[in-house]
Amino acid sequence: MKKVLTIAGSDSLSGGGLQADLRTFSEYRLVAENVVTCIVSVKPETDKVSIQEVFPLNIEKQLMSIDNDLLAIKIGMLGSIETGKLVASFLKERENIPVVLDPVLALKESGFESNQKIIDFFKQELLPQATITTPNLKEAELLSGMNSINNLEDMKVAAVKIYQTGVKNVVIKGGQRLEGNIAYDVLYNGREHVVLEQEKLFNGFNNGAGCTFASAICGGIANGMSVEMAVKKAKIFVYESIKYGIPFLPELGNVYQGGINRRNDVHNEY
Ligand code: PXL
Repeated sequence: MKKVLTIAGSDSLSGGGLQADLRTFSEYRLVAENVVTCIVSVKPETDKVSIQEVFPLNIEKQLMSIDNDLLAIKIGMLGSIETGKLVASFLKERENIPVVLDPVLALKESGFESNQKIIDFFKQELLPQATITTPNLKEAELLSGMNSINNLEDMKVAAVKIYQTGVKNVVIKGGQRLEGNIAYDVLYNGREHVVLEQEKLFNGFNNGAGCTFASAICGGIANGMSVEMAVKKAKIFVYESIKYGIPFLPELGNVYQGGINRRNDVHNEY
């Protein structure tokens, strides 16, 4: 079996995080070793999310367990800057392995509001080591220093600014926030912009879409695709995952990574 690594948080509701990553890799016929960085739980009465980080000593032990024959590494929620630093030095010893960095800026230092210390840490320690990063519009604003990103032109400018941190490719996800009926993503590779388009889905089954997108890119790269091909395939993979998502309320649900491969699966007949 071909092997990858995901460094991510656990999502108790299984929509995003480690659980989404593992399901995505399974669809890509890959096995994933994993390092759990934090545990995300949700209080039922209030929907309040809490993030409990894993102790650094335990992060170190997990990192030491990982094999060296990895085809690619995906990084999601890190939990704390301390963990981020351990991950940064882990990457330094594996310079030739492609890294997909989903810049989840929610860490214990921030609650949910990211501060400058976290942004600087990502720009200085993680982005220069990444093959590609996958910010949403909010993360792209914070990493590029732009006040607001509202259209394709803004996304192109932001992608260049983020590229200047040293990351080799940037793909900014337009997502639902961008106006209109088209879901745009912008990929920048240091030479040109590639604009990806897909019709928007409005069913609301998109919990975990970001994690799934980054993992699918990682899976494509591990399977030998170019970065551009991996991103294009990942976009289709996520579209099908939302389309065949798993509802838990009429307009809210998790993506279902089996969408692309099992459209006629009986389990999807909700
Ligand atoms: O931002 C997506 C994400 C990443 N990692 C974990 C999550 C989520 C969103 O729910 O729970 C662990």
